[in-house]
Formats: sequence, C-alpha cells, structure tokens
Amino acid sequence: MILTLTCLVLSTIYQVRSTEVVLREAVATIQGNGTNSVSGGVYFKETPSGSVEVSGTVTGLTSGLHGFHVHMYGDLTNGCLSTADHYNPHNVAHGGKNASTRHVGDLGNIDGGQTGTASIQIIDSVISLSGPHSIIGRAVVIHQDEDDLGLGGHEDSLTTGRAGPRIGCGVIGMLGDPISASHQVLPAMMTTLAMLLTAGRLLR
Ligand SMILES: [Cu+2]
Ligand SMILES: [Zn+2]
Repeated sequence: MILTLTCLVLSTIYQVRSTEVVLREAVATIQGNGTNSVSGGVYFKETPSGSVEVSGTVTGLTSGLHGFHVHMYGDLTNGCLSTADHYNPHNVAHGGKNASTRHVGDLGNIDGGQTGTASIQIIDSVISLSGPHSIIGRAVVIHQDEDDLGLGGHEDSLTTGRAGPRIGCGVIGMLGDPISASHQVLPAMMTTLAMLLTAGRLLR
C-alpha cells in the first residue's frame, strides 16, 4: 500500500514538472489625451492555451465604438501621439481582431455604450506578453471614432482603420512576477495526497 501511494505521488510530481508553464500578466493605466476625462485600466493575462485575456473598464468615452489598439512605443512624452503607429512587426495591412491579415496590435473596438463606459472582455491569440513580439513596454491607445477594421474603403482604412484622433492611452507594464503554473498545482497535489491517505486508511 505504501509503495502504491509513493508511486502515485511521484507520478503526480513528475507530471507537474513536465507541464510547467510560466504565465505573465500586465496592466495599462489609461489616461485621457489633453483635456478629456477618459480614464481606466486594461489588464492582460496569459492563459495556459497561449492566448491572452484582455479585460478592464474605460470611462469618460462618448457613446458607441472606439478603436482599440496596441501601438509601438510606451512613450507618452508627447501624449498619446508619441506611441507612434499600430504595433506591426510583420509589416502588413491593418485589419480587425479576427481578420487573417492584421497588425499584431489590432484589437478592434471597445464599446462606450449609452453611458460612455466600456467593459472590455477580449480573448486574443495574436498579441503576447513574452518573446520577440511581446507587447510589454508598448502602449494601449483608444480612439475617438470607430475602427472600420480595414473594410471602409478609405485610404487610411488599411493603415489605421480611420479611427480618428487618440483620446486616451497607457503604457503596458508588468503586473507582478510571472506565475509558474507549478505553484498553482501544489495545492492540487496536497489534495490528491490527502485523498490517497484517507483511502488508504479506509482500506486498512
Ligand atoms: Cu490606434
Ligand atoms: Zn492596425
């Protein structure tokens, strides 16, 4: 019995080690550009499947849709303007979040609704928080107008989505240290161990 239990525990530990993943989180505090009252927080969280969950709230918007992108630089020395263009390491055309051709930074629109408050809940598998095309240190930018997702037929549809002036932005920074998934699995291992010990006692 003791031998069986030991084997089970060791195999659990082995599986945990072999599937270890590091998950990163980041945050951008959004401030208005100039005199408007746009503000908010946007959170980025890596998931075990490799996609990034984007969530948060932005207030002080006008009603309706607003272009929502990751721009190249986390440089706010000249307000949102110095964040430069959409983050586009592959040098391709602008598009919607779900388009096959898009800038890495193209996240579509956020919706100010009737009240000017947008609740953001996006899953994206193109942006990432690690590797050569990490968005950490770059910037989130919110625009005055709706991003036409490259489909508007205007000359700037395929570069900026014709989303108009930048009304808010924030630098994307690390949120705490990367979490090793094995930390999350430790409690599960303890539970398994406890269950096995209980089962062992019942069988005795
Ligand atoms: Cu933009
Ligand atoms: Zn773009």
